[in-house]
Amino acid sequence: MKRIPIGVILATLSVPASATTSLGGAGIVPEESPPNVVIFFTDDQGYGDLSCFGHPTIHTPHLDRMAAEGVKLTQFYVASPVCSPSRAALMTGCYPKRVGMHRHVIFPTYDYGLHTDEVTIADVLAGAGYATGCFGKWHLGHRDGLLPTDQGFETFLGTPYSNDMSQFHRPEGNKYTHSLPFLRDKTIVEWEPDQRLLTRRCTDAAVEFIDANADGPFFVYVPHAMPHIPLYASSEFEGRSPRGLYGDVIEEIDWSVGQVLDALERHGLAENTLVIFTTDNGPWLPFKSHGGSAGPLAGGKGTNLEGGQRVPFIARYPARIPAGTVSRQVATTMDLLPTIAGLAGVGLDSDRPIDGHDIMPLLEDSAGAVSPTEVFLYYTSQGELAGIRRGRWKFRLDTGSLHDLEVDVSEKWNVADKHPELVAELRAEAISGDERIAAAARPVLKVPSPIWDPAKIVRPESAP
Ligand SMILES: [Ca+2]
Repeated sequence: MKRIPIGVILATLSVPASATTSLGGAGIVPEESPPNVVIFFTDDQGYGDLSCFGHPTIHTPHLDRMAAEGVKLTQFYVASPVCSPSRAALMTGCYPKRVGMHRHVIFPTYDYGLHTDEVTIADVLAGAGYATGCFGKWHLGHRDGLLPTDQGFETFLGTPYSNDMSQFHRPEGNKYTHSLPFLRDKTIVEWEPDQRLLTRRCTDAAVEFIDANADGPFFVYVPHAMPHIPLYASSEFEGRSPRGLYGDVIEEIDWSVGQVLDALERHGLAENTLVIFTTDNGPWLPFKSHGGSAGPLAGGKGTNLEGGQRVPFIARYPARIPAGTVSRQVATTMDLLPTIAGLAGVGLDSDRPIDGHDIMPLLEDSAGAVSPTEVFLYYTSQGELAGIRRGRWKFRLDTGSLHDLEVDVSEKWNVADKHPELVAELRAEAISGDERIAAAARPVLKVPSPIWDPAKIVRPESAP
């Protein structure tokens, strides 16, 4: 049983379900019951890979509808250009370095993961009486004690890490010596699942969970394993998109979103459910047509160019968010935990500082609200400080380049020479911000023994 922060316990015990406490002084007191929450978090999807974010040939009618009924953010960031650190930031509201998860991704032989003392979105909502389910790819630790069911989720179906982390699934030279497990909670139900069915199976499980918990409230986290390479779509979607297999995969993810939206409507829950769609980092460009597109942004996964960390974001919550709006303010995945905690009426533990801010004002008032994020720090895939964004300016420590992102979203025109004082100021601010995080950084959790043999090899029966 994991430690529940004092703040959560107090808020949960002392407050009736229909009211809420203030969160960090925000003082939001919704009259309605706390909303259900659904988060889709795809893997390696580019900023430009949805119709509603400008893709000319990928067809995403359900996500387009979600955007038409909600808010779209055009300057939304993940906290790392790779999987595990980005997921740690989403789950905890913290920079990956603050929770020790900044050093690249978790590989199958690793013995550590996100510490269970950390308070995840699932912990916050479970503490407030939500049913919590995770359906997709975890990638925050895969030993006993590090899995989703150790981090606030009641149930989990999916893969513990990336779908290419298997000797059978890598299009170029393979460094892996094991097979890919597929888990229900902590039990391996299959080795080498047919990857053509991953999106469908996790969608079906998410819909079943909604059906079973329609009395609510519930939190459904759907971190689809796709469109991380190797790409797979089911037979219903393969060969459908003019964009090729990558387009097929995105269109199946769009179908998945449609299934969940349909389930919410079927239960009369659409109005009071916050549905979020975003992705863990930008497109994996070296895989060419099997990687996505960052649209007008330079770079992709693994880089600190905008294409690596700026991702598509849509939120629909008809009870609170006006339809068809667009916010051009800066926000990040770290903002989701405090925003959701606020909606659920849960106070956060002040002994465990986080980096995100409640962005509900920004989601509700896209025309008027100003981003609470004054400064955003960029870190490399290895967790080294790489740059800073403040207002319209982005300064990179590695290249010494300065870009006005409002004018130059493609980072083509380095104007550092014209603004030497600003450069010095931003450099100092980036370094001091990083030092503050490092000084208060918390540890990961190491687990000595694996729950399955990391060298296990089971040949796939059905997958190509
Ligand atoms: Ca990823």
